[in-house]
Formats: sequence, structure tokens, C-alpha cells
Amino acid sequence: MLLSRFFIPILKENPKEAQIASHVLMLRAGLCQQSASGIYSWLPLGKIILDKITDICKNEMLLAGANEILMPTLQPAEIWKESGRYEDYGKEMLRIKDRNDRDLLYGPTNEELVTDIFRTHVKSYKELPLNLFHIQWKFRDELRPRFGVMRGREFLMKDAYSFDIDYESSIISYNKMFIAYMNLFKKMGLKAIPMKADTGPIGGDLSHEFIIIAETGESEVYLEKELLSFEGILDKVDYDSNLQDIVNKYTSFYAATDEKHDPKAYKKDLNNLIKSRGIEVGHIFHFGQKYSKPMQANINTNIGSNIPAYMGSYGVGLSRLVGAVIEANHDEKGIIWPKELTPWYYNLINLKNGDDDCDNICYDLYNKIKSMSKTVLYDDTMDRAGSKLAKADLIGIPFQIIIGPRGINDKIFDLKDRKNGEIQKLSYDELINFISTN
Ligand code: P5A
Repeated sequence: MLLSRFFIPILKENPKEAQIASHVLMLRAGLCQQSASGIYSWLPLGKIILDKITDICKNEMLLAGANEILMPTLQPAEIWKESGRYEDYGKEMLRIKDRNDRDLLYGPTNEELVTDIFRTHVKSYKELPLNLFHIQWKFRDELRPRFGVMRGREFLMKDAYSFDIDYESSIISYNKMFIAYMNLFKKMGLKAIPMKADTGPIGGDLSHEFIIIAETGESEVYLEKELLSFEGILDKVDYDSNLQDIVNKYTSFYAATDEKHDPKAYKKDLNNLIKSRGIEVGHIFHFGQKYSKPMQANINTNIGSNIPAYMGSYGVGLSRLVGAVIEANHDEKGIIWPKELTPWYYNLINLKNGDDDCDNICYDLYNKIKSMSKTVLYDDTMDRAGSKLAKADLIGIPFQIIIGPRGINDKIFDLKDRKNGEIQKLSYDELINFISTN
């Protein structure tokens, strides 16, 4: 991609409305733009990252055996009246009337709608277990939208819903999602920690939040120190195997959000218990028959008929994750994309655009990098050298290849690692060799 053709409206100054690093950087590096309080347009760089996060999440859901569907953003009020949540949801729910005076709402979550789909089509235990997921915008009229996309009013969520015949099988479905979550966050280059959590308006008896430790996080959390360095044994998971042991390994550590924190339940050395803050990037719930019973989503089994299905629901905050990834990966100069999510791997910077030697070398490298099937953003703009370098640090691509007249004379090329700032001085062949192996 040529930077001169890429729409990336960079802000020179720190925007006043932003209080935390990720919000500042998302606005400064042109990832998004506020349209109304808590509602954002996604600009090209932001959209690329949002799509990468979405794809990783979607692929893991498919690996775990879930089926992708797409439910609408608008839902009829009737099904929420059936479940009893229409009044409970209060002012957070955006209620709309259509021209025929029918009550609609912009979905804050989809337990009711998916239960309605399920009860229309599934009657027999032979069709279970079933997991349906979708990726769709949600709306919650949050009291205090803040920190940019972290607490938005309109936000993108992946939400999955499991249906099972009895309690035991529904725990198997819950465990599958638990492990899929550990895996998908890892594939995004993130360390998410599962914590015992409150169930709030979704309901149920068992729930975990997935938390990324960050000072600016909105959740107060308590955890055992060892968890910070605990590496799971995940990657290629057989989702059809018994996952209880792996789940037990994660949950054998003490980790709870403040609502669930119980100092009496922590039996080990108190010096190892730390209080921290974190960002909730995912939340899973097991709630049995809470929706299936009132909505009569019943199953016929070989031991009885009309048994309400056992359900769970599983959410990932996809748009929040863009902010969370930046919160976990930045310095005072800008974003530092993890390799798993970076939009390009190399940022080729021509310090003297218009100089024949610089232009020739840069186009040669630009084409060579692409021919090696590596991704590259080429800064071919007419900006000053200093501002190009600052922009590259702000955008945060892992490797910068910096080309200027001085280097060309000496046949030396600067390769900068964005993460540690180290610059290697390489010959042309060494540079090509580096690119082909990284
Ligand atoms: C689980 C899936 C649910 O809604 N129903 C369907 C369940 N859970 S949740 O915890 O309320 O939300 C799931 C994830 O969505 C993100 N999230 C938000 N992101 C941005 N702005 C918001 N206002 C917001 N609210 C929730 C979180 O990552 C949360 O874990």
C-alpha cells in the first residue's frame, strides 16, 4: 500500500476529549472518528484491525464447532416481554417505534432472538448440542460512554449461544467456549486471564470474564501472582476431547472480579494475591433454562418430552479489543502492533521523496517485498523526514526500513525494530535476507 493513497487522517495534537492512551492513539493515528457520544465511524486503519480481530475470533468459533448466523440489529419487543427482560433492561435499551406503532429495540444482546430461532426449528435431542454465533453491532445506552471504543454505546460483539439437553452436556459446551476464548486471545497476541465473574442482567450460576491487565481498565480484579506468568498449553485443541482438565488448570488459580472477590476463599499466602485493574474483553455465562423455560424452547428426549434446553452465552467485545490491544501495546511515541494483528509487516520510509536515487531504491524494495509475499506500507509522501519518522512510530508497524541519501551513498540501509527502537545497519543483501526470513 502506498501511504499517499491511504486515507489516514493523522492528528498532530493530543485530542482533549481522550483520557487514556488507546483513545488518544486511535484518534491521532486516524483509526476512528466519533459520530455521536459512544458511536464511532471506523476509518481504514481501524477497519483493518477490527477485521483482523473479527477473523481470528470467527475462525476459532468455527474450529470449536459453532455455526455462524447473522441476526438483525433490530428486534421485536414481544420476545423480550416473553423472557421478562423488557422492563428489567431499563434505560440501557434503545426502544424504537415503527410507523405502525410496533415496539422494536436495537439489540443489546441476543439471548431472546436466538432462543426464538432455536424453538422454531429444533425439537429433538438428536439435533443437540448446538452452538449458534453471530458477529453484529449492539447498542447499549450506557450511562457513561467513555474511553473511546472501550465503553461505547454502539459496539461490535461476537456472541455465541449454546443449546444442550442437560446440565452435564451444557458444561461441556461451556468448557469448549472457555478454551476457545483462551486460544483466540492468544492468537491476537494478548494475555487474557479468566476470572470468576458476576452474571448481571444476563443471569445464570456460572460465569467467567476474560481480563487483560491494564492500569486504565475499568474492572477491579484480584488474582494470584502466578497467573500472570502461567502459560496454558493451548494452540491446536481437539474441541471434541474432554476439556475439563485444562479448564480446571486455569481455574485452580485464584482470580476474581471485585463483585466476586471473597478474601475468605483465598487459602494461600496472602502476599501472592494482587489487586489490579483490567479490561474485560470477553464474558461467558451458563444460565441453564433461564430463557428456554419462559420462551418454551423445549426438547423431546428419550426419557421425557418438552424439556427446556440448557443454555449458555458467550461474548467477545470485538470493537473494545481494538482499544485493549493498543492499551497493552504502545509507548510514548505511538502504537506497537503485535505481529499477529499488524496491518503490514514493513514500513518502508523514503526520507527524500523526489530524489531519483531514493525513489528508485524504494520502488525496487517495495516491489521486492511484495514479490516475497510480505506486506508493506510505503511512505512515498512529500512530508519532511522528521514528520515521516514520527508518523511511522505513531502508526506502529513492527519494522521500519528507512531510506535516505546518506545511506544510499554508503550502501547501508537502516532497519528499525519499532518495539525496542533498535536500528540495524544492513547491506542490501542482508536486508533482503532479513525480509525473506521474517
Ligand atoms: C454474552 C454474549 C453478554 O452480552 N450475551 C451475549 C452475553 N455479555 S456482556 O458481558 O454483557 O458483553 C460481552 C462483551 O461485550 C463487550 N462490551 C462492550 N464493548 C464496548 N462497549 C460496551 N459498552 C460494551 N459492553 C460490553 C465486553 O467485552 C463484554 O465482555
